[in-house]
Amino acid sequence: MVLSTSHDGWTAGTPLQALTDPGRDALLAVAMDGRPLPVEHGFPVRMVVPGLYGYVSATKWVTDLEVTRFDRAEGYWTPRGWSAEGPIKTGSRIDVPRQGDGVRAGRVAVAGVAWAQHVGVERVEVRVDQGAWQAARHGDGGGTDTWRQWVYEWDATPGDHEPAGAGHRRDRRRADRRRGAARPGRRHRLAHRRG
Ligand SMILES: Nc1nc2c(c(=O)[nH]1)N[C@H]1C(S)=C(S)[C@@H](COP(=O)(O)O)O[C@H]1N2
Ligand SMILES: [Mo]
Repeated sequence: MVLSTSHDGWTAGTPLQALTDPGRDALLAVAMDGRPLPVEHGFPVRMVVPGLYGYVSATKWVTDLEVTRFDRAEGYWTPRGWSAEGPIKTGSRIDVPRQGDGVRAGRVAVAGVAWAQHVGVERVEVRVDQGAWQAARHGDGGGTDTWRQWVYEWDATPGDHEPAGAGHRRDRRRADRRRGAARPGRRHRLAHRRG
């Protein structure tokens, strides 16, 4: 693994393979949106590794990189109970309506984002309560590392409901036994609002 150290003393342990994998596009970033990195995001240089959570990869204000091993060194969060390796799991999120919102009966746009880092999201399905999974519409694919926006037009009926969304990964990785798996996002409770 590569132990990266920050100017503030914070450290992260990143699998070496995630940094050298040719398709991964791991970066030492010095700029964002064509400008030098803002200080709060790691000026002068930070790491960015698609597919890994920030706490094991996104060291800001990098001062040192050391190739070592997971049994010889650990990043800041590992002794604090977080897993040493932090691959991002396929998932989805409902952004609107918000949890607990009241919605009127009729057309309600249920929308959010889905992600399957480095594999890509092929489609998103939504279900309300124990109903069938329904296809959502989604934005253009973007890259395999980008989040995919989706929306499902729900014909809401009076009563309490629990919509849930699930992202489905592209069937790209033959080696991954869980390919194509759906991980339902968080369920939302919504109540019918009168008037
Ligand atoms: N030096 C340093 N780098 C760090 C952290 C930190 O606490 N100190 N937090 C990490 C975590 S957990 C995340 S999610 C990202 C957040 O990066 P951002 O502030 O640019 O969004 O930074 C990572 N890099
Ligand atoms: Mo984080």
